[in-house]
Amino acid sequence: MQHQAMPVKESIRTGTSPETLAQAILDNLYYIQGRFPQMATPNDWYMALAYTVRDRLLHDWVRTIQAIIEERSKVVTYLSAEFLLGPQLGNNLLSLGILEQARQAVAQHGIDLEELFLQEREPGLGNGGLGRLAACYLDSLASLEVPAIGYGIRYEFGIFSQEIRDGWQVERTDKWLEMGNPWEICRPEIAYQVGWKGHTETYCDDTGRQRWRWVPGRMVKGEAHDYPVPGYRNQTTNILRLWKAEAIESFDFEDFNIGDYYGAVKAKVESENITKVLYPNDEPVVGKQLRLAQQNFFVSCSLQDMIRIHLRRYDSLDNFGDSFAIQLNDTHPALAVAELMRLLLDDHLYNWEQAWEITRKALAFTNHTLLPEALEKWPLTFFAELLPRHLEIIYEINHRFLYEVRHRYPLEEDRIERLSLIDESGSKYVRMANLACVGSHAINGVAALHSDLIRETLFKDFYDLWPEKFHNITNGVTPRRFLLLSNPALSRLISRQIGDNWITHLEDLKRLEKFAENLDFQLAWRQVKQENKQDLAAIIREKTGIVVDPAGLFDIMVKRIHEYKRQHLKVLHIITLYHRLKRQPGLDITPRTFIFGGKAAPGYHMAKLIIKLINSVAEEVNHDPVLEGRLKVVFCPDFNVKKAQAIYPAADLSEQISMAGKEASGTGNMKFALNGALTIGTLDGANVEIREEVGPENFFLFGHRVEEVNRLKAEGYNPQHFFQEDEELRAALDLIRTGFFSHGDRDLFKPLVDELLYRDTYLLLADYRSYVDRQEEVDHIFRDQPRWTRMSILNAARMGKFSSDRSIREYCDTIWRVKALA
Ligand code: F58
Repeated sequence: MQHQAMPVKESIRTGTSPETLAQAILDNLYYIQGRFPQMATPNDWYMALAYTVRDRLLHDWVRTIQAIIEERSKVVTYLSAEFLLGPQLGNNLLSLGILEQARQAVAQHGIDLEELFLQEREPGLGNGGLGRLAACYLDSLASLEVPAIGYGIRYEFGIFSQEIRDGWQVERTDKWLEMGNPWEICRPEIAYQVGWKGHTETYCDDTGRQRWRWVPGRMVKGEAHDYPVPGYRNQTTNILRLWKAEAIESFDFEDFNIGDYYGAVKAKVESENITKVLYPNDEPVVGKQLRLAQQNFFVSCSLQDMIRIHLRRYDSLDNFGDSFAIQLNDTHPALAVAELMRLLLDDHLYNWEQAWEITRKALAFTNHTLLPEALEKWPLTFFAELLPRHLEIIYEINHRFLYEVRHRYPLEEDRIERLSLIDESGSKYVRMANLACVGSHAINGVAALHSDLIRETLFKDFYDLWPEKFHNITNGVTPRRFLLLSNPALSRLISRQIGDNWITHLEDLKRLEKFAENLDFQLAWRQVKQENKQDLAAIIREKTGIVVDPAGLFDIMVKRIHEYKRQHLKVLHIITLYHRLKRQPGLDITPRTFIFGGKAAPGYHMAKLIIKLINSVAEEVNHDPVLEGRLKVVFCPDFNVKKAQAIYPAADLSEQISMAGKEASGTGNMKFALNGALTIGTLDGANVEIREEVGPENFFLFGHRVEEVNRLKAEGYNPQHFFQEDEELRAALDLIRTGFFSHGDRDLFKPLVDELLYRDTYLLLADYRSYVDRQEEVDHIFRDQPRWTRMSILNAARMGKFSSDRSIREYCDTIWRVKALA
């Protein structure tokens, strides 16, 4: 006789049916938030749901850690001063595969899930591309079941939030922890002491060998705060471990400051300041001791943590490199070279050669920039004061390294000077990139062009020495967050057509190619885009009051504001169209909305002036009746991950217009194309590879290429030549210059105009004509909607390469030599 299966009662902590989730939410509302439903605020409900989700992650988390310990697997540790995670709730629901169940669960309490998403304050612990890449890589590591720990800093204040007042950027503190943070687990028992200041001493060890030790003047404690990083529906959950600085009370109060209560409290505040705030980029180096202290702090805590974990598995550190593959995300954690050496030499009593071998075997380094001025260097005086022992070690590394170099290149003093870890051309500095290159077994760039250029220019001398150390690993982005989560309608359409394997195997999108000409599919594709544009139009209206027409072309440029990225080239194009329409109001052009977003570093005046210019142009253009609404310009304030997720899906045209040779890779370019935007771009960064993948006929290319840029500059580039030759360019610049956009004030934009007219470091004038002409082609093709849609489908279909899963596989195979968990 067949028995009917009894329904198994789900655990309140792990069950995933809507009913169990609804009950768990109520429980958490009561037992964590201390609220009845009747008196709960939206934030209370958000917290209750978030804790409910976290419970479900913890199970996988513990399992993953157990698997790592049992298998003695090699673990990837990704050291990064920035992790720009973005909102957690939606992504975690998606990873667990319980988004719909959660929607139903909260609906049982009369609540709309979307409302709860709005409650979340995103952890903006990064400036831009570099920090967001780190977050995408964590997602892929977990999704590929590669054991990994992200190590970074738990900034109390993340990237500032941006307001626009009178067209200018105003910065506000990002108090993201204000309402509590349900995702982190504080682990007071996982804490390490980190020194700074003080002096070094020598002594004889038991074997009579001379040894060094550092006697720090100050100590601070780093406490672990862990964030779960779930893989996509695979029961793997990795860790992001962020360090928070805490004062060591006994140190301050008892040993030093007896009777000096005020002094002791001051010392406590000073220690805790280390993790107070994320530095926005482009701040001048002076007064940045705190940043060096931040770098040392998180690097030291992370290495001490790895050593602790390793010594629980093995008796010695001889095989430390079998336990960890440590990736340095740019030079911010490059102190790891000196700190690991210090720990091995001074604390674990290795000799220099052994310590050096262990260090180099464990470390690898990624470079993210081509701007020589962006290479980090620290005044020697900072080092001498803050990290005297590290400085000694760096001197010793340098001494041994230059000895080798001299041997190989006798009498080449210039080369030796360039390779040295110490810049002695004026005031002395430690060159962090050189330290990272010497101390790592692998060095990589982040797009093919970028990797070629660092071999040929930035790190040429290192490439000559060790060509085998150099690799390219083209960046990628996670399709989970940047398609599945942020563009649900397109995801549904794609999955209906080709199944949902693309979520973890993005190359599967290729199968969409054969539907690119299918009129029904095209129609559905267009409809999705249209709805996404409507949604964005609503957000724009709410945030800025500007009304835009979703039927027109959405032309979007979102990224940090920087002269090399050339937001002002886009502005010149807008002014050109405006000027054409003023002269010929009947001109037949495609209506367009130009959308900008991005933050300027608070100390970067030119970038802030560019924001003011965008808003001033918007002011005129948006209100000019002659245009009849055909052009609209919007600066969308406070671009962050949450906004990005609404913006990429709504783009028709993606602007990737940096001067060739300046953008290392770009990752926004990938997110746009993945969501079906067409790109107008230069041959820079990953644009080159995107164009190769999608086909040149589906990409709007313009501008000088790297070799041409170099030639122009070598020939003594003169922007006046282009200014005089091109009537439309002259008109556009003259409108700015004569105060048309600044109520007659000719001074306001003078620094910007003068830079363009007399220097033009980033060749806007040289690239202007080809840009404007290419935009005209965009205008024409957009009117042919079947053609445009076909190109759009092909763009998305051919983005498989740009999944961060592919990047991570390459790191695993070529650099880390790590395997997925069995
Ligand atoms: C970016 N760098 C590159 N740096 O500009 C971009 O081309 C690349 O796609 C991305 O890295 C990922 O590889 C970047 O975002 C920073 O934000 C630094 C943060 C610390 C201060 C200096 C800038």
